[in-house]
Amino acid sequence: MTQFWLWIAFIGMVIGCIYFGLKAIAMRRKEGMEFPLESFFITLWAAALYLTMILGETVTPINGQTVYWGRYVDWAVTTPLLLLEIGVIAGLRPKLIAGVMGADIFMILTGLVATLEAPPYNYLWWIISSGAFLAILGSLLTEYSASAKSRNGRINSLFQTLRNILILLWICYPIVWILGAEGFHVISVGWETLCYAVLDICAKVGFGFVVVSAGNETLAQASNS
Ligand code: RET
Repeated sequence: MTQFWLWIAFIGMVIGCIYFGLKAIAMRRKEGMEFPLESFFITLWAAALYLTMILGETVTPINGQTVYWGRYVDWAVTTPLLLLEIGVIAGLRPKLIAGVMGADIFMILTGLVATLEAPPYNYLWWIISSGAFLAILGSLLTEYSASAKSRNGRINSLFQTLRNILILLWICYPIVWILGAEGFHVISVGWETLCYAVLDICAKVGFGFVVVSAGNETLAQASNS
């Protein structure tokens, strides 16, 4: 069951990777080609990490649980890139984007500590990680949104769609964690793997697809912040 969902996620990432790679080639030397290129590297990295989990290279039994820590190596790289991508679309100041990316890396690494730790301290690290998460959500709703408002209507509406998708999907992660094997054991490892697989595909492939579907002209404008 678990292995099956890891394969589904891997295949989803590979398909996304090929799609974004072809899109980046089609947009080469054009402004805005960084968007499909970013999604290409995001899905490439996720595919590689899913393969390591399928092959058992980033899976370790800890405290009687099978821990798939490869996810955190995936997320530590790809989630900051997703925030960069939406930050460029919002036209946010680079220093602020860097700050939010830093908070995000903090969230993922403290989430990894939570995953490796036994109760009760795992919950303490979950709360610490969630604090950083709330700061990221706050910045999306304030600084990012204010900055996007000052851009043209099409870029602003693309930003709003992406922001809403991002918030809805990302909120599910700490919930899955707390319900899953690392937390209260309400859902099995198989279900947890299924949830993360669907979320990861939507947050990476789905998100990237919405970005590139905005069209070359909008992406070229979004690129000039
Ligand atoms: C953890 C557990 C600790 C508390 C919090 C978490 C949040 C994780 C998030 C992950 C997002 C991943 C994405 C992957 C993309 O493909 C680490 C689960 C707050 C928000 C978007």
